[in-house]
Amino acid sequence: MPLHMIRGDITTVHCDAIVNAANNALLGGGGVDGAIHRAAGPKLLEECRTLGGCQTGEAKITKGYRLPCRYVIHTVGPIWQGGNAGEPELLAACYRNSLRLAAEHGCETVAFPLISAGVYGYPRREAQHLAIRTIAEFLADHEMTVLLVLFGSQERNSGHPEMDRWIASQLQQNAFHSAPAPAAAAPAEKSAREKQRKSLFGRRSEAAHAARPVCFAEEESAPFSDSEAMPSTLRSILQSPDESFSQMLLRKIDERGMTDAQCYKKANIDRKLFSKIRSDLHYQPKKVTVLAFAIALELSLDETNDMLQKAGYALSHSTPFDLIVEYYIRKGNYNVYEINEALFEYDQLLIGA
Ligand code: AR6
Repeated sequence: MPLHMIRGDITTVHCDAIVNAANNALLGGGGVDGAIHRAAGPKLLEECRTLGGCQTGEAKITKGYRLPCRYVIHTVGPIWQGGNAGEPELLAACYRNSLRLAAEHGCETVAFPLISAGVYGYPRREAQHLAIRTIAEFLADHEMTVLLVLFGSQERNSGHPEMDRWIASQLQQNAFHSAPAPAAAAPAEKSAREKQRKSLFGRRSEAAHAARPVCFAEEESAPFSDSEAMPSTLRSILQSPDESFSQMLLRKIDERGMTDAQCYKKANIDRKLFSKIRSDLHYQPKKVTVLAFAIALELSLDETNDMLQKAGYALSHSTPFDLIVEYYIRKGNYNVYEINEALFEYDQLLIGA
C-alpha cells in the first residue's frame, strides 16, 4: 500500500531507505538522529563528515551500514518559530527532496519519522498533516511505498471532536438497542423455557422429517417427485451469478470515467494488487480493500454496502472502524489519507492496507 502509518522505532524498519531528522551539521545529535547513528554504527558518522552539512529543507544520502535498510536519507527540518517563518514550506521541501533522492536511488520503500516534531518543536498534528499531504502529492505520480513511523504513544482522539461525538452516539444507540444481558432465570421459568425449547426442537425435527426440497423459481414449483427440477434451477443460478466484486469495481471505474491508475492511487492501493483484482473476476478482497475502492469511487453509503456485500462484508454500527468509515462517507469526505489518519488515531486497521 503506498502510504502507511505505523507506530514504532524507525531504526528497526526493513526498507530501502529510512529518513533521518538531522541538523545542519549532519554530525549526529539527539532524538531520532541519535538513535539512527547508534544503530548504524560509527561508519555512518564517518560518511556524514564527507557531506559538508545540509541546508534546511534539503536532503543528502548515505549508506545504511548496520541498519536494516540500504540507505539513510538525512534531511534538516525547520525549527518552529510560530509558523510565520516559512516553516511549512521548508518542512514540505524536506519530504519532497527526500522522496526525490529515494526515487533517484531506485528505492521502492521509504520510512519517515515526523520531521521537526521533536526537538525542533513543530506542532505534532500540523507536522503530521503536512507530512501526509506532501507524501500523497508525491505518490500521485510515483510508484513507491512510504511508511510514516510515529514514535511512542502520540496523543489520540482529540483531533476529531465532531466525529468522536457521532461515534459515541452511535455506539450508545447500539448499546441501547441490543438486548440487556439476561438475568439468571428462576427455576419455574427455567423449566417453562426448557419445555418451549424442547417443543421448538421437536417441531423443527418434525419439519425436518417431512422435509421437501426448496424450489427457487415459482414457476418451477414442481412436485417433489420431479428430481430434476431443483438441480437444473440451481445450475442456471450458478451459470449466471450476481455481478462479482471485481466486475462491480471495473464497471464503476468506467462509469466514473476514471483510469485504473487514478482509481487505485486514490484508493491508496498498490498497482500489483489492482492488477490481481483486474485479472481475476472472482478475486476475494479484504474488507479494507473494498472500502478503499468505495472511497476512491466516492460511492454513497448504499453503494458502499452493495460493494461490500459482493465480497461478503457489511458496515456495522458496533465497531469504531466501521463507524469512522461511515462517518466520512456520510460527510462526503472521500480523502483516504484523512480517513486513515482518523483510523490510525483509534488504532484501527487502515484502508487499503
Ligand atoms: N523512531 C521514530 N521516530 C522517532 C524516534 C525513533 N527511534 N526517535 C524519535 N522519534 P527529533 P527534530 C520521533 O527530535 O524535531 C536532533 O538532535 C520524535 O518523537 O528526533 O527534527 C537532530 O540532530 C519526533 O516525533 O527531530 C536535530 O538537532 C520525531 O522523531 C534535531 O534533533 C522528530 O524528533 C532535529 O529535531
